[in-house]
Amino acid sequence: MEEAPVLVERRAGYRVITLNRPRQLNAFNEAMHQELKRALAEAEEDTDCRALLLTGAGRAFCAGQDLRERMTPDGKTMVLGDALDTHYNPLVRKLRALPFPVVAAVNGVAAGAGANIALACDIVLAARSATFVQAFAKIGLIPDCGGTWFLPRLIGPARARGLALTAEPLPADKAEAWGLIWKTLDDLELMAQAHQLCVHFTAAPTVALALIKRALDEAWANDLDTQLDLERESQREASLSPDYAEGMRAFLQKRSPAFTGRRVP
Ligand code: T3D
Repeated sequence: MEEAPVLVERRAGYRVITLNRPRQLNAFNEAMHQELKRALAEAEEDTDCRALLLTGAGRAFCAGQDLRERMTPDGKTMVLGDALDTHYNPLVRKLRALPFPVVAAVNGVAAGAGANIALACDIVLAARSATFVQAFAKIGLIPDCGGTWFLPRLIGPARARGLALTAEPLPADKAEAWGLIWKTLDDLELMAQAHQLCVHFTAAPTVALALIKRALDEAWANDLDTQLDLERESQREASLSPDYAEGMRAFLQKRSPAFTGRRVP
């Protein structure tokens, strides 16, 4: 029997989702799409979940779409627009919209959709041995999963074009130096540090963090006036949260805040 394509571990206040098809470098097949969708929906519904860690089993983070599923038995290719509508686009939207931080621990190669799913996470940590590959042009496709949107915004148009047009692998150290990811860590430290970050988020003001995620996303499209209005509305919402009241009390009482992350006041 084939192993579960996605493993979910519940920790105190956060969940770990592991893409689990190591022999295929965690490439997405239909079952993995379904299971990941379910795991993300369950995490979102769990009001005790205040962070999510996404990683891969074995030597890779994710090699993107399982290309073997994209050939018909008689060797023909498929038209792909629907696959993005059905799976990848909702996945990227969900990762961006989850009401808590999503940390990607990129433990090895992240290629194709795998690279851009990592970039869709809020904080990307990578093992020093990891690489990011916009592999699409090698097989006659274009970067999807938001790649054409994330890359120029994160690293500028020249580097975005270089990576997308050549499909050259980008080592993790360089990805950090270019501002594509948050941090590169020694391989043996990656998972411990990723867990530590999630534990940090389990004690954070989750409502405010969700509002920060949204405001930073919208800033990419807004002019300053629109963004100032958005900040006003988001600040209003943040100030209604119990964690804001707790943060203020704790500051004045010179103690550490005990944030609950309660989503609805
Ligand atoms: O279709 C749609 O729904 C549209 C959306 C598309 C999104 C996409 O992600 S398109 C891009 C798909 N991904 C790729 O093109 C990457 C393909 N893989 C590679 O280029 C290389 O495998 C890597 C650079 C990721 C790693 O290279 P390396 O040398 O470390 O490993 P390897 O030997 O190439 O791969 C190891 C095994 O994993 C191998 O299987 P085998 O021969 O041992 O049985 C290889 O076939 C398998 N594998 C790797 N990537 C995929 C894969 N199997 C299926 N699909 C893959 N994407």
